[in-house]
Amino acid sequence: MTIEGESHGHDHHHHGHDHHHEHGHDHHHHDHGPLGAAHAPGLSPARIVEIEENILAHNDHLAAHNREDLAAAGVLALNLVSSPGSGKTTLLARTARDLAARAPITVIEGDQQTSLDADRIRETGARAVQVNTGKGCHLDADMVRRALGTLEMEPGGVLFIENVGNLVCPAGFDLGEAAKVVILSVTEGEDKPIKYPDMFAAARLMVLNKSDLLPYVPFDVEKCIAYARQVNPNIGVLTVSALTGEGLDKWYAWIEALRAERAALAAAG
Ligand SMILES: Nc1nc2c(ncn2[C@@H]2O[C@H](COP(=O)(O)OP(=O)(O)OP(=O)(O)O)[C@@H](O)[C@H]2O)c(=O)[nH]1
Ligand SMILES: [Mg+2]
Repeated sequence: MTIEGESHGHDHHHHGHDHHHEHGHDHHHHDHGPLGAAHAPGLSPARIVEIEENILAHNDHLAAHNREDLAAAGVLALNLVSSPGSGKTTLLARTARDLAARAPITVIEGDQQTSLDADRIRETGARAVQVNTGKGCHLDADMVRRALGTLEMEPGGVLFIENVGNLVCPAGFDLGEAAKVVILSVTEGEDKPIKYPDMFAAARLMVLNKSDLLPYVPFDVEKCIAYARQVNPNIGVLTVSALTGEGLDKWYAWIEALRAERAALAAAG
């Protein structure tokens, strides 16, 4: 099935294009709210910051509910974030096949349009629900909440949430996941962690994908890891190829470790 995201009444991502604010006045520091620099005609920068903070507070509240429900269901949820085309769906389809015997796999697919990715996941036999965000550049906790309502999940299962392909917006929105995983393919350049630091700061793991292409592209793996650790000293790193399967054993081991962590938490009450 496909769920359509409601268009946001608050439209915080639509930045006005007339930049008529005066420079150098006292409220200069209000120009950059938690969601980045937003400008809207007729709204003061302070009011915009207030609206953005309300949106995030509302999202965090719903995300906390999702997290509780997922914990109660005994499900490990992972939020996969990346730029478009890094290989999220390829990795998930392969993961769904390879882990099918070990754990029940469910996938929520976020895209602006189409159900192509959910179709690719369903071909593997795993359950998938597509969420279309329309103009929205990220999933939010409410969309995930509604998707969860349509899914039956089994204890010990893994829920993968593929976010909208975008290295900016999804960083600020908690969906209730146990961890964010950022996928970066080696064709994108090793500088991405420092150009889009929020995403790499928010992620627990960076998966460097398309390692099969390393002989053909100038991509400095060590430098990329150093950049990622510069913005997030604790980030884990795995190098894989979702195409050839190289390195995927470590990806599966990482997932198993988090499943064990989830089970231990559940046992501890
Ligand atoms: N060479 C190579 N190609 C890959 C690999 N993983 C994915 N691809 C290719 O990269 C392209 C994009 O892969 P997708 O899995 O659709 O990427 P995505 O991140 O889900 O893309 P969006 O959902 O649009 O953000 C496809 O042509 C894949 O076949 C890999 O490990 N190596
Ligand atoms: Mg995809």
